[in-house]
Amino acid sequence: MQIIRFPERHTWAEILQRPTFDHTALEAQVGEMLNDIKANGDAAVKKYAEQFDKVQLDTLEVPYSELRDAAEQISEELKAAIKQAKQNIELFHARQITQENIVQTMPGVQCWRKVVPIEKVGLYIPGGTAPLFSTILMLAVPAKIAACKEIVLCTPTGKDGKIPPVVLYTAFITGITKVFKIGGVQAIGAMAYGTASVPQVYKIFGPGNQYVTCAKQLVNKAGVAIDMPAGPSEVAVFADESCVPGYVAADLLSQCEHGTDSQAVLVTTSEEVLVAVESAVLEQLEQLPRKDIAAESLKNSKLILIENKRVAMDMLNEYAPEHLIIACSNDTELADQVINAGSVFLGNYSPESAGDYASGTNHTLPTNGHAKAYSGVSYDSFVKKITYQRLSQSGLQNLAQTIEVMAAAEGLDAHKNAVSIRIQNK
Ligand code: HSO
Ligand code: ZN
Repeated sequence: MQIIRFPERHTWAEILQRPTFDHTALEAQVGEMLNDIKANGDAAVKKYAEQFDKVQLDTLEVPYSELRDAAEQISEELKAAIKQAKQNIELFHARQITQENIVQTMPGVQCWRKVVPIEKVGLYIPGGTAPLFSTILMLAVPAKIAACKEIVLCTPTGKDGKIPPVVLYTAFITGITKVFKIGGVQAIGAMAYGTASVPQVYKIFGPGNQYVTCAKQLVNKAGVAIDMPAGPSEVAVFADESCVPGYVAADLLSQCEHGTDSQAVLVTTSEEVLVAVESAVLEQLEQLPRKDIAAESLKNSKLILIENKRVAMDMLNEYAPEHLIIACSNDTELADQVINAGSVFLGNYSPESAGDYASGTNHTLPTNGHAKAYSGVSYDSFVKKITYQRLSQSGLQNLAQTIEVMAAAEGLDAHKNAVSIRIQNK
């Protein structure tokens, strides 16, 4: 971990740089694969599964009975945990449904919005050594609450051609019935363009490696919506003397174990805290099964000493972290000063892990500074809002001059006429 003391403002941007990846190098290869999938559908999907994942797939869809029976292979303890998490995520996301009223902007002029679920959505769950089935809850629960009609889930199989039972179980209890054994670029292409087996969707959600991210960006350019631009996961912890250094160290490491490109940043106003956190990190690191990954990403991580809390908050807002933990005595006051972050965790007892799994908030969050302009995934991500209006005859009369004058000033006489013709015929 790099230690930086009292950095000057002009150096912040460089200090806070992410370990980013340039996708343009992949674009040609991924673009070619996507074109192939668009043209050849299932056959291309199976070909790439064989080529990249070394699996031969006869059918792509997981039969319903397999989803239903997956429960038999999961311990009662894990099932109870998943159900508890699901319940909290449901509670939190269901409250995000808001009711809007009809607004009378002028007498006889009524405007309103209707919330409509995105009809068809695709969820991508990456595979790898430890598939993060918790992401299924984070995506499927709000999709169900929004009442999306068609929810498709794609996830790769292991070398044995099977999807881990816990992934199938989690999909099953969220009510997803269309699960496909497809990973990587193939999954994104299949959902974006549709194949004989996989329904085409309008919006694709979920994390993935560089290839998946690149594929999402390319299909997005071609008109399919995506949840957000994705980058490696990151956490920033802001701690003062009131923190428990061991807790802070555990939070930094929980981020670092995600991947070698993860980033953890500690910002503190206390030299003692900085030193104590550093030694706790090194101590706890030794005990971790994913020590090698965490050690690698610690190289991207920083411990930063800042002169006071005001300046620290400026720096954190400039960094715009995906996760921000505030372990300071005046956390409530500081929370008010946060303007750029994906998700904020307050106090000594709110580890990022709570939000990653089970408190109720979503863990699909903007990374790489995108928290400056993007929100995390929520119920809103699965709906769109259509505006409606109805003007009565007198309503149009009331607004006629305003529209006519503006249309004339823009030189758009047909627009003006569309009003005048109605007023004259009154
Ligand atoms: N921290 C990850 C989510 C996650 N953590 C899933 C554990 N499982 C991205 O916010
Ligand atoms: Zn995590």
